[in-house]
Amino acid sequence: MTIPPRLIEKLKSSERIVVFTGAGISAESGVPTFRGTDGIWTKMKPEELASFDAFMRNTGLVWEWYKHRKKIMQTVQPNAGHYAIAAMEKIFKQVSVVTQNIDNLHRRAGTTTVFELHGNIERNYCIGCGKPYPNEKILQSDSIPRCESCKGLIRPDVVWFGEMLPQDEWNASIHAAEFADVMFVVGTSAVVYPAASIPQVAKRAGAYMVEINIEPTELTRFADETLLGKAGEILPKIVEACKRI
Ligand code: BJW
Ligand code: ZN
Repeated sequence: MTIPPRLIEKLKSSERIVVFTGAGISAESGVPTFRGTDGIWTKMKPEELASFDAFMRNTGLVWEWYKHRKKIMQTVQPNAGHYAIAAMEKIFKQVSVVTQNIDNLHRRAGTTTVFELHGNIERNYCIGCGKPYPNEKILQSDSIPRCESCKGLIRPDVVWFGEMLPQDEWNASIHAAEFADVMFVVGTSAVVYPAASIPQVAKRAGAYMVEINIEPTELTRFADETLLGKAGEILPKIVEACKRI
């Protein structure tokens, strides 16, 4: 895949970059995606695992699933795609990452401005009193974790279906999108709202939208460029091409 010269031209005159990411950027790190042939939800139903109702009805099962994923995410490393995005900070005036991912890999790769729309799997809190709990404490035991202060249930600090997104992260993401010169949309099926509206906000405000995905998505028809291929291969090529200008 060669990077289209018109994209490099566009980047030459760009200062503010927003990178909107989904599970696909972490696929090459070994984190499973949700949808598609290898997605988690070809095997499990989202409504049975990723909602507050499911958590209350089936706390043991939901916790088992999250403990399993927490352990996977402790072993994975950022990939070339995450590192390429972090390297953009050396090229452009401002780079913001708006991610739907909960795996913390953008920060671990060195990106400084990350807005996490769906929470972070490294955090947990008590639903009774809000007290935060680190993963180490949760993963020590096989039982359902309870708060040491109020005995309330502890839950992972992620956003489930039917829940509001964290207000500060949302506002900051909208603000970044409204001022973006280029909006990269990387590795997302763009079917989960309101997150999927962020690229559209940027586009409506005049940003050039560049999609990177292994297949076309709901957003493809709105994109100015769609680069079909793996994020871990395409993003480093874009960064290399930008370094030469
Ligand atoms: C590669 C690649 C490689 C692979 N390189 N690419 C009906 C219509 C519209 C909306 C709704 C509706 N009914 C309900 C809703 C709202 C609902 C929603 O959007 N549902 C739709 C799915 C139908 N949204 C919500 O409920 C949200 N809250 C909300 O709306 O609040 C308002 C409200 C509250 C109360 C009352 C009323 C209103 C909350 C959504 C929370 C989503 N949470 C999850 C789980 C997080 C925790 C966890 O991980 O356990 O977030 S769901 C899951 O999907 C996760 C992801 O962040 C999110 C998006 O998935 P993503 O990242 O796009 O992954 P995939 O797998 O779908 O796609 C991967 C892509 O990568 C693919 O395109 C591949 O091709 C590509 N790829 N390898 C590049 N190497
Ligand atoms: Zn508590």
